[in-house]
This record gives sequence, C-alpha cells and structure tokens, in this order.
Amino acid sequence: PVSPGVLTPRTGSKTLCKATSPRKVSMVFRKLPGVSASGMGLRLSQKFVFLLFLSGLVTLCFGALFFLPDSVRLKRIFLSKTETQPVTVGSGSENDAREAHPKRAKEQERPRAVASAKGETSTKLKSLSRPPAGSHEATAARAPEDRTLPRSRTEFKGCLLKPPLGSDSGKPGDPATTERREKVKEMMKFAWDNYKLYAWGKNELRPLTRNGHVGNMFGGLRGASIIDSLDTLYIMGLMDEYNDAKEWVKSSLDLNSNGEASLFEVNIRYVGGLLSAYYLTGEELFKNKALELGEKLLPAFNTPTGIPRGVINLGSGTSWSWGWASAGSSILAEFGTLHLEFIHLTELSSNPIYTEKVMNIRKVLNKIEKPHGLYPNFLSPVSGNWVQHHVSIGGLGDSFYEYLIKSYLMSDKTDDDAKMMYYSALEAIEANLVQKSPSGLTYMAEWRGGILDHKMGHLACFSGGMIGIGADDGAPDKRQHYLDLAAEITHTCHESYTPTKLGPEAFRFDAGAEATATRLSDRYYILRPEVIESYMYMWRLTHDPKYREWGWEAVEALEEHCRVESGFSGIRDVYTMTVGHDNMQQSFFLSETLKYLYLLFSDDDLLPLEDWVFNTEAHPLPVVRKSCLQDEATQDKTLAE
Ligand code: DMJ
Repeated sequence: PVSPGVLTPRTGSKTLCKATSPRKVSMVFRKLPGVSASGMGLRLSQKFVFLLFLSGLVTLCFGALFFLPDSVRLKRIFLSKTETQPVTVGSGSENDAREAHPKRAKEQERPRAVASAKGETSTKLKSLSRPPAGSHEATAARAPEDRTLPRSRTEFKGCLLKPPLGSDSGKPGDPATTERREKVKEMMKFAWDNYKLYAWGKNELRPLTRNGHVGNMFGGLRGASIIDSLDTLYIMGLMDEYNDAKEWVKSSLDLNSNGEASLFEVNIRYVGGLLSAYYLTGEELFKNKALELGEKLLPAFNTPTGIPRGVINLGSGTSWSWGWASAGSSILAEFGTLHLEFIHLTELSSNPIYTEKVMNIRKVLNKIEKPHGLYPNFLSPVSGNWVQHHVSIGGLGDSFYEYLIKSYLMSDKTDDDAKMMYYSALEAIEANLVQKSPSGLTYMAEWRGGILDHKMGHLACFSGGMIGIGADDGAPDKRQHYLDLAAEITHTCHESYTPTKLGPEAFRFDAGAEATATRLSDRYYILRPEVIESYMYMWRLTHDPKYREWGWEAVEALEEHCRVESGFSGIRDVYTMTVGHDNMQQSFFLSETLKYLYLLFSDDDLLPLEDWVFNTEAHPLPVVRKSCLQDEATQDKTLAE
C-alpha cells in the first residue's frame, strides 16, 4: 500500500524520493479518473516490478556482449572508438599476429611474389585518419596523400617472401658447418659477456685494460656495442643477452645528449641498429627510439644545398664539417650513406621529410658534372661543387656506392634512379680504377685528379659483395662479367690476408708489392668485417665452398691472434705472428664481423637476400614492397572495421 501522502505530492508535504523533481513525481502519481486509490496503487507496483524486470534484462544482454568471443565489430558498435583495440602494430610475436588476424595469417602463407606478380589491386588509404596532432608522426611535414598512418612492422612482415629466421633459424644441414656456426656464436657470447662485465653502457670494450671506451663519434650517446649487437644476438638465439640489451635500451638509452656526433656513424649504428631490432622483434621501443633519434639528425641538412654536414650537436642541432675535410666539405661516403635508414624512417613515421632529404642529395649529385663519370670524395655543402678530385671505393667513398645498389634492391627494384646511378658509377670505376697486378690480381686503385694510386684499403674489400649482389640486375651481357669481377676482387682481398690470415688496413700493388702493406702504418687490423662480408655474399651467390673455407680461416685467425682473456682486440701488425693488441673491441665486430660469419655458416633462409638488405653496419632492413604494403594496410583496416 502506498500512503495517501505519496499520492498527492503536489499538495502534501511528503515526497517519494528526494532526488526526483516534483514535476516528474506529479506526472507519475497523479490520480487517474475512475480508479480507486488502492487499485491504482496495485497497478503502479506491478508496473514498477515490470519496469525493474525490463531494465534488468537489458543490463544482462548488454553485459553478455563482453562474454562473447572477441568481436571487434560488436565492440565497435557498442563501445566508444577509443576503446577499440588497435590491430597488432609491430608488437608481439608472430603467433600474436596470427591470433589477432587469422585471415591475414592465412594470406601470409601464400607466397607474396604470387600476389604481386598477379598485380593485385592496392586500395589507397585516404580515409584513414592522420596521426594525432603533436605526435612525433605529425611533426615537421605532411603525410603523403596515399599514406596517412605510420607503417607497422606487421605490414612489412606480411610482405616478406620468407620468414626472417628461416624454417629452423638458418641451421645448416651438415654437422661440420653447424659446428662452425656454433663456434661463431660462442665468439659472440664471449665478446658480449666481456663487454657486459667490464664496459656495460659504454660504447666499446677495452679488453686488455678491462674497461669501457666512450670516444667522441656518437655525440655523447652511449651503448654503441649494445645497439650494434641487438640484431646479432637475436638471430643467434642468444635470448638472455638480447633481453639484457633490450632492457638497457628501455632504461638507459638517453637520446638527449649534447655532444658532437658523426651524422654518418650515428645513422648507420644507432638508427640502423634500432630499425633492424624493431623489424626483427616487433618491439615498439626500438621504433620509437629510432624515430626520436632520426629527428635529431635533421638539422644537419640545413645547408644552402641540403647536403648535410658531417658533424652535428644532437642537443642544439648545430652542425659543421669535419676539421680535417678540405675547405669545409662534406664526405661522399657520409652524406651518401643515409638513404636506406631514412627511407625506413619515412615508412615508419609517415613523415616524408626523411625521404625528401635523401632524395635531394641525389638531385644535387645528379646535377653536378662528374670527372670521367666518377664521384670525388669531397663536396662543398655550400656551393654543391666538388672540392678535391680524390676518388676511392675504400674509405671516404665506399658506402655511397653500396647504398646506390642497395637502395635499388630495397625499393623492390623500383628505384630506377639509384639503379642508373649505380651502374654508370660502376662503369666509370671499371674504366678508370679497376686494375690487374702483374701476378693477375684484380684490384681497385684510388684516383687523385687523374693519377692512380695503386693502393686498396681493407674498407674497399666490401666491393666484392656489392658487385656480386648487383650482378643480376646489370645489363644482360654484363651479368656474368660482374659476378666474375666480384669473385676476382674477393679473391684479391683473401690474398691480402696473410701470414696471420688477417688482413692489413691497406695493401699495395706497386714497387713489386702484390696485395701487401708496404708501410708500417698500414699493417694493423681492427677487427674489420669487409673481407668476410664479401665471403658471405659470394657464398650466397655461388655456393662455392671456398668462401666458407676462407671464412673459417678467418675464424681461426681471430681466435688465435685477436682473442684475449677478456674479449677480442684489434692487432697492430698482421705480418707478425707475435702480435701486439690495440686494446679495442670495436662495436662493428659484434654487428658485422661476427654476424657475417654466422650467416656464412647458416642456411640461405636466415635473413634471405630477397627480403633483406643489410645497411653498411650489417643491420638488416626489409625490402619495401609498396603495392603489397598497401594491400596489407587495407586488410588491416578492413579487419579492424
Ligand atoms: C663500419 O662501421 C661500416 O662498415 C662502415 O661503412 C665502414 N667501416 C666500418 C667497419 O670497418
């Protein structure tokens, strides 16, 4: 029963509920004509119970949605947009991605080559929203019209032809090679453990004095050996070590440094190392760090020509040229070795600025006249003219040529400009620099204003591998010739590895010398990778067993002459069997020398060359398959809807 007072709220002083406004109460409880007070009370209580039941039912149904199997569609209908889970973007394992997108996981099983060969349509992504204002992606420049969201690693992974680590992490078929590969892995662990013990967080290990070295190449950045090792540890399956490295990046990699950095070194080691780590592992942390660092390099390009200067203060953004570079010039191998990383910075951020910067370098180089078709090593960032006519495939020039052919390969063979520049540079090199020694060794001399210096640096030995990987895309009548040239140069470099079976910094072909260092100052070996790098590529291209044998010789020599109690050290004289050590375990020993050796003794399906291009510090970057990436992004979008 309802008290009469309740029935006459308008007139009485009693109210049903304090929170209910008098007007609403009056509408509900006003006495209906022809209905007794008690009868009306009964009906009202029935109505009340019915309403209560109804609202309970609605609540139950709504709640049940949360217990249904995960359904993006239902959640998007009933929940606000911000609560929708993003489609796996670069995080988690392959399994996570498969669970999130069973449909796409199936798609991935069919070879991508088939998809692109069929010319399957790509849908443009105009409808996707731009990154939030103020976010990293939104800064500095507009996103390209057809690409408005940052790329995810999932997209790249979906566009690979093969799994990155192969079917069994590249384990070779025969036990002898497996044993060799295990030996290289042990060397990596030994080098890493000692770095961790004595130099953790510093740039390099000093293995004799058992301490760390910071140096002045990285503008106050630390942990070069850690960043350079991430991908090597990962592909070798040294997971505890990899996890320690990742934790260090998370907790201690401070990019807010304020020192003078080499634009080139920071780019190839730090940006390259972080990008590779991201693509291999999917850890967003690495991507974010790479993008943050990439942005700090941009002020170096603020010159009249857009050719960057060699040194940059990472804090203030001021940049200048190396004191030793003639007339304030920039170095070909430095400003010409940014392309691969910068293309990926644009891919991952959707910020075209990085691509614009490196494309502008190309434009300047294409405009300027080249002596005999050659690219001299020094260029003024102010006038855009060559400063000196010194040409070399070794130091100061080397990786510029490497990045031309690799840009072409990384673009899924669409970057015709890079292709054209590479093959015409190679033609000029062959016409002007390639020589044969009296004993028949092929080498690349250096060129000083038209005069040849019959010297080849250890650095120039990368060119065997470079010419090898470019052979197939040369003119049809030149393909075999390029492969032969690559093999000849690799052979010459192997000849220089004697008697310690390690090679000097530079060797000569004059005054009776045949691939030997004639100056005391050229006799050192600092754990460089270039000769082994060429063995690795030539093995992959020819499967001639001699390359694995030569690689093994190098392993034994490293063990004999460079391994010391607490790490690996460079040596001062490759011609003395009782070697003196330089007390430095270079970070590139971990990123390049040991990685190339490991790959040499692995199956070709570990980081297959169809899918991966190694930057000049041996950090693998995936081939950018534009049309496939657009299909992938479209699928992501469809699945998310
Ligand atoms: C590495 O840092 C890179 O390979 C670079 O291109 C040249 N030299 C060293 C290793 O020798």
